[in-house]
Amino acid sequence: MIRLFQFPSTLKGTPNASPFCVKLECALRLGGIPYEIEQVPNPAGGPKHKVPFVEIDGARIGDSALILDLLATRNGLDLDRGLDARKRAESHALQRMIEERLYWVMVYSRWVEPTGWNIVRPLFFASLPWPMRRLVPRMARKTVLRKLDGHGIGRHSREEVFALGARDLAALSDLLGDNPFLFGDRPTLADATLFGFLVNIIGPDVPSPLKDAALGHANLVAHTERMGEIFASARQPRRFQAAA
Ligand SMILES: N[C@@H](CCC(=O)N[C@@H](CS)C(=O)NCC(=O)O)C(=O)O
Repeated sequence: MIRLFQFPSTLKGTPNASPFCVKLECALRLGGIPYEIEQVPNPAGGPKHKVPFVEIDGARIGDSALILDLLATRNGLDLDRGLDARKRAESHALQRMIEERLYWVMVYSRWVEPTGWNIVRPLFFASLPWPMRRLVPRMARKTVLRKLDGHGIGRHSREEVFALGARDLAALSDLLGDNPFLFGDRPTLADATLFGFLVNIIGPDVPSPLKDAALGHANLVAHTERMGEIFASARQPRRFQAAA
């Protein structure tokens, strides 16, 4: 059995506060691959010190893309069956845009924006005992600010950050058009990825210009609802809470 490690689900409106965790879990559900979940508040136990990570046959593997590569070989998981080389390349390109740029705008809306930070801080650090609950969020926020700076997006003005995010969302909306899914009438890995990120932007009660921009695209909202129904109707895994 595959054991999937993810953050505890502390943010209402999304299956998980980490869009990469939702993406991977959605891909497992679409592929009918059985798994169980272990909730870990701290990603340090993973090989890349990030979630999601999995334990398969006693080995821990990190990074959603590398995990999916492994499952392609080990379990024959291929959600992109039927896509030709060009469509697979388009899928690859749009997933990288979502994960390597849009993601950071979402992070900005939660960790830099005072409104977002005041909402997520008590939820993300709820499991910490009192003195740490005061100190750790401050340190974690500093680390995230350093990452945003290293990425480059943290060097832009607020207006520039959200304009870049809005442009990514407009491109995704144009790519989706009137189709139920990004590449036609059945969901592929790109849809699992888009769902992981959109449900995290649209779902939680965290107002931001990014959320407003997403809500301005009716087809993206409908895609999130459609994928949400598919996600919810799939078989539910067993859940474990990590030992403290
Ligand atoms: N490329 C990775 C990205 C995973 C990632 O960025 N996870 C975030 C949560 S959304 C994380 O664990 N961050 C903790 C950290 O960077 O310390 C993947 O696809 O799994």
